[in-house]
Amino acid sequence: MTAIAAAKELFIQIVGRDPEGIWSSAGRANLIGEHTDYNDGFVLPFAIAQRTDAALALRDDRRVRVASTFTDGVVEVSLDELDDLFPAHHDRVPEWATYPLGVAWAILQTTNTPVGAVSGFDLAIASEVPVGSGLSSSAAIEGAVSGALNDVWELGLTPVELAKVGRKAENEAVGAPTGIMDQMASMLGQPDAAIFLDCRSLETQVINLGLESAGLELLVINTKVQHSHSTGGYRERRESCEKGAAIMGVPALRDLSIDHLPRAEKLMDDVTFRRVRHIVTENQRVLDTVAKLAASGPLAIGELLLASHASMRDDFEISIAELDTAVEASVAAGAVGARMTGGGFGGSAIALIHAEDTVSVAEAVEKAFYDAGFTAPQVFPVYPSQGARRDS
Ligand code: GAF
Repeated sequence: MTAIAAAKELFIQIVGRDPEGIWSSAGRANLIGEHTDYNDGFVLPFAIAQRTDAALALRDDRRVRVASTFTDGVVEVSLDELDDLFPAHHDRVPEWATYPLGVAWAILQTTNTPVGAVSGFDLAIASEVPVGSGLSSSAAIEGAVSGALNDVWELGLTPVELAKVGRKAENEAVGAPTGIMDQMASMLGQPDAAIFLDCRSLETQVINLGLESAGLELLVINTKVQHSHSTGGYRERRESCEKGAAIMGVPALRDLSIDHLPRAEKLMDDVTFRRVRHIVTENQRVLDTVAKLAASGPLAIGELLLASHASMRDDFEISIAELDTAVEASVAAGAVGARMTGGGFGGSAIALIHAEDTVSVAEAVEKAFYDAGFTAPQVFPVYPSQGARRDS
């Protein structure tokens, strides 16, 4: 069943009538540019075909009721409780519900809308994006719910403003200190294209990938090792980047180029320097990828994908054995390039492959995982797709 049909069915089950509308947004994969977003840098993600749908109708009272196909039961709060729940008491609702409820809170805050000016709502969410897979199931929920509330509450926000609402929900309501890449990709994704995003200005450019005409395809290899950005490594990496920028006296690592690295190496401890070197070289790799795609097409970007993975493995230290195996096995089986995608510490890798090799690369990766004693991965092609939209 598609997410749209599942969301509608769940809505009818919990509310007993049809929703007012159904809105959706997409998961994302990142072609290149990892952990550069919160350093004001460059990223090149794309929305994937797997979507999350939100079926919603306004109520004529103050209640908010949310349910999803991936959890049991209905979470019910009053609209008037939102300001109390977020950010301080988000642990009073189940973690999954902090995403939709956090979006409701963030969109009211962003638009300076008094909570008393809007009505409550019923909401049912269904998702095709595997949770914890590094494909941003969270941004897909945020995009679907913010699109829905923007319409029914008639707030008039643009897609970029809705992406900012999603990030605010994620940072302040959920408590994950992420950047804005995932929300921008989920909102703005276009078929057959990646979104080149300058995370400082939030200017975007649609970059046609030309995969089909080059006979290429992108595979996702979901290691099934779940990760969370609310705790641990992600936050630590962000702190190291802030420390590196402070030592170099710049607002963000975006302001450093490769020429600054020798000086950085003299001023910093080894770990901070390697974190900085990843960000500085990764920003350059994003720019080089965009240039290579324009000049020579996607077959020319394999080395850049591999260099990105090596930098995340060795300098930023966010890869894990499963992700390294996914990259190595897919390249050994003929992939043009491969790299882990997303925040790291689990989740997925992507491989750029010749379209006729889909089955052989998938089998080679599955065998490598089996031989290493890892949980069987989920391997599937992904197609750059449209981002947020109203489905019905
Ligand atoms: C996660 C975050 F949500 C993004 O903002 C980004 O930092 C990414 O990790 C790493 O590039 O997906």
